[in-house]
Amino acid sequence: MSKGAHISSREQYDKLYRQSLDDPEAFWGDIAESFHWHKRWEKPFCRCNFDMNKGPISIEWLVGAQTNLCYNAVDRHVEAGHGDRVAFYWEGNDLNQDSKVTYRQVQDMVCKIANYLKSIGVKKGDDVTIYMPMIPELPAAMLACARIGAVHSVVFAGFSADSLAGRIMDSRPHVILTASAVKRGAKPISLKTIVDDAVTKCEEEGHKIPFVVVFDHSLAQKRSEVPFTSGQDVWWQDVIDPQPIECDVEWMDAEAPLFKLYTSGSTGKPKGVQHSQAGYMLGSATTFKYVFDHRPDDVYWCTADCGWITGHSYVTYGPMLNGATQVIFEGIPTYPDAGRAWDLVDKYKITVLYTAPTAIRSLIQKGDSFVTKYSRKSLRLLGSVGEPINPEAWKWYYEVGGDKRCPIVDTWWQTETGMHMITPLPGATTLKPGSATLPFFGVEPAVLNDQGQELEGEAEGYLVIKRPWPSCMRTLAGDHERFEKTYFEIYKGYYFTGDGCRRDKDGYYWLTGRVDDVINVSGHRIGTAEVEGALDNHPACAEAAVVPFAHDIKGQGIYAFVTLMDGYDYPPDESLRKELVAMVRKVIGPIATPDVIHWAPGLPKTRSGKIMRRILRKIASKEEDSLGDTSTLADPSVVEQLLNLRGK
Ligand code: 6R9
Repeated sequence: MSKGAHISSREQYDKLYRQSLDDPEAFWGDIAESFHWHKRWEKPFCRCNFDMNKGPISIEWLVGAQTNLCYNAVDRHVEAGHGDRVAFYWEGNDLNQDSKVTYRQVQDMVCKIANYLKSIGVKKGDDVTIYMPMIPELPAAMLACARIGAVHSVVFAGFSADSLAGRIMDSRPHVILTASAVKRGAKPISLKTIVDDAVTKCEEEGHKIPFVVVFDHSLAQKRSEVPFTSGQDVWWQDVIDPQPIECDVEWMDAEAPLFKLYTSGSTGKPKGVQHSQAGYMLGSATTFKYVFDHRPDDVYWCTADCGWITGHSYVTYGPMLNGATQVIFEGIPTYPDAGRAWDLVDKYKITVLYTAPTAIRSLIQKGDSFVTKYSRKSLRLLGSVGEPINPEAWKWYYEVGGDKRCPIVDTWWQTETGMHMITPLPGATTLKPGSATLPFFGVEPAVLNDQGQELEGEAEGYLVIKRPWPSCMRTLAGDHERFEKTYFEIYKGYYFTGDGCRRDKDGYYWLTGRVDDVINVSGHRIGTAEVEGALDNHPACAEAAVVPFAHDIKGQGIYAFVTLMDGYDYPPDESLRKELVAMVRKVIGPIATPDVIHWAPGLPKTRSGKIMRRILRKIASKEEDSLGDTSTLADPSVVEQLLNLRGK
């Protein structure tokens, strides 16, 4: 237990936790006092309905207040005399590419972007799509949107043109902010080419994108090599750099939308998870402060990209709302070698490192010498996010990465929750490797059985949340009905997380993975339906069924059973496998690359035609000895056929 910590004992945690549930208004109201409000909140502090039996789901916090997240994350610190504090140490993909940006410089950068957006007619409530590499301009662009009340939709710059086009068509942005290219590892990727493809696709569907702003990222690609369409494209450096460095903030209603972020669900197209202003500000900032036990002299590094929720809450908003100094890195931790992450730790004297189990496992594989050759003395705290951390990875992270000195905060949360929900607090929580431990303040989890009954004490079942927390998503963009159906209809009165969990005798939570048709690949959510849809695009594919399987590095891998159109022999020519994999990469992006394509002349189906995924999961995991009840199969011989085609 650490004496100097914000929350320095279990007793203090217990007391504050109780208070946060007994009197949310007093608890969060007190926290809210440390932010700037243009207009204070009124009564009631929180106006929410989490129970569909009582009417539509609605979530409102700090009713009546007005604020601005950009003001709180940037201007407030500059005005308090911290303008010279470093906001970002930027490290490029290649060695010796780096820069430093202070809070005052961020303010200038943000105002210039905001002024440009205003000059092309972006107004409060308009959408802006951002498709950029991890350079300081990316969080600055998000903050610029927040400054003028535009709603940002950041798309991870690893998604394909098709995925980007889908998200653009759903949110109808006024402008796309992008960069010429990104370098992650040895080879540059031309983002502009992907954007051009996406824009063409949108135009074919009748959606015209008025403006595309291209940051000339010459470290990744020479300007002369970048495809450029005059009349549509403008160079960032030409239009944004000359803008004035003053820009008034737009005071925003507490519940106005701040951003949407698309994430995969178990069915249909990705969902635009929509977050709002004031509650998100309280949630992201407060968790950052307590979970990472933030101190002014910290140098914090979160390895997530801003294209994911972790980059939203724990790169752009949480840290900056706390005036933190952080490292942002364009590259990958294994380039040019597996020592890069630890090299950065020493170079910037990083104190807090927040990464994902998949990254840890990929480093374990390369051997300890890449770690031990660096001092790592500056580290005091390690964090994990994205998927359950297996005991082996936990132990290595603790013993090798952190030299047995640094606690690990294993943070469970989701795009939808906006903030850490179940997590240790480093000064207060006794850790158990593999457990996300205890709920954060204001979070009331419960465990349900199949019948939706709440289980007491030691239990295993579905993880649900019983009451709203400030940074809960407010809706799915343009589809409140799907929002209610997905999260609130199954177990009335609860938010359904989609995760399974176990609660032990000490009340600690152990996450056991998704219970819906979502695969967690390297900490990223991929819907089985999305991959199936992508495979279906290939003319040779008659039907596809996709299931997860245990993968040493990625946590879960993608296993696809594919039935071919009539006329194909099994197994078909090897080139077809490559074409199918290429199709998925094209439609979704490289993160959804299937690890295995298993040819399937027939799929196990019930007599009513439903695919029995339980059986496919067993086959994918090589557990065909325990297939369970197969008596409901329409044609039991398909299982034998599938087993014969394994590895073919
Ligand atoms: C933050 C983020 C959410 C899903 C979530 C769960 C899994 C995330 C975890 C974890 C066990 C942890 N997950 N953190 N599982 N332990 N510490 O990853 O958001 O991309 O929306 O994914 O990730 O399955 O439901 P998102």
